[in-house]
Amino acid sequence: MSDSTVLELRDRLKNALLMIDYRTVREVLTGDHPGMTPFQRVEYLIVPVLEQIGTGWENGEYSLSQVYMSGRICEEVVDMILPPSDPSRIRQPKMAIVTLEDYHVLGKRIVYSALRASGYELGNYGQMQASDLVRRVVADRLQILLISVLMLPSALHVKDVVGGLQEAKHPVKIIVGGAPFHFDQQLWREVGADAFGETATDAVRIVHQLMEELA
Ligand code: B12
Repeated sequence: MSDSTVLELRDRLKNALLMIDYRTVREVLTGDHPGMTPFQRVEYLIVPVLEQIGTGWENGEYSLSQVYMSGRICEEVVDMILPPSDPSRIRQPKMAIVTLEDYHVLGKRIVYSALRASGYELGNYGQMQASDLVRRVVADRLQILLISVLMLPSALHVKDVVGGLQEAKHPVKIIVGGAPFHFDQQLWREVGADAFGETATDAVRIVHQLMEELA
């Protein structure tokens, strides 16, 4: 698919989201775009367009309700287009994904689906506070924890999770992702994570690498 077609699709998607035109959003995202997988639709269309809308809101161009409705509509369509879980599950370490002290849930949902579609089984912890998360990780004896955050204060709470798990002497590999880690490429190290992934595809790659390390 050419760059100009992708740009054109992004424009259509953005206008439709801002107009809260659910039908057109669905048409753009489920339409016949040969060579574009469901994950590419998410990563080449939804992620950059929601980012543009977020920046537009920051600059006073769009209202918070437009940002909110865009997020909600995308959540619904993502559920429709992402593939179901792969029936041939991979033998793997115990893992789960969580949104830490944050209400931005779309990224987590996509990473969760990407891992399940690639054959991994993992728990979905929903949204949690750091102290509850530490208790749950220990109780469930997790070996890999994926944390999604979209706000800087939430990203800084990863430190509390890392500290709490060290105190509990529970070894677990922590993979983080989300906007604050894109904005500051050193942040994941500063909060004590073991890895950072930019996209859902990265998450699958990193889990695969960690599995080899843990084997
Ligand atoms: C949609 C949106 C919302 C929606 C959320 C709807 C929902 N149900 O999720 C609503 C309107 C509710 C919202 C609210 C707020 N928001 Co908001 N929001 C956004 C926006 C525009 C897009 C986020 C999104 O869904 N993107 C699409 C998803 C698919 O992308 P993603 O989450 O990045 O995930 C991808 C990757 O990051 C990666 N990934 C994600 N998680 C993980 C995890 C792992 C382990 C790995 C490997 C990879 C990975 O893979 C995903 C797929 O590729 C962003 C802008 C931005 N730049 O991100 C602002 C943004 C995140 N919001 C922001 C803010 C400030 C807020 C509010 C505080 C606004 C307010 N004043 O009320 C509230 C706070 C809510 C809260 N307490 O959590 C700021 C955060 C700034 C900061 N530095 O902290 C941003 C960056 C906007 C901005 N430019 O200022 N928001």
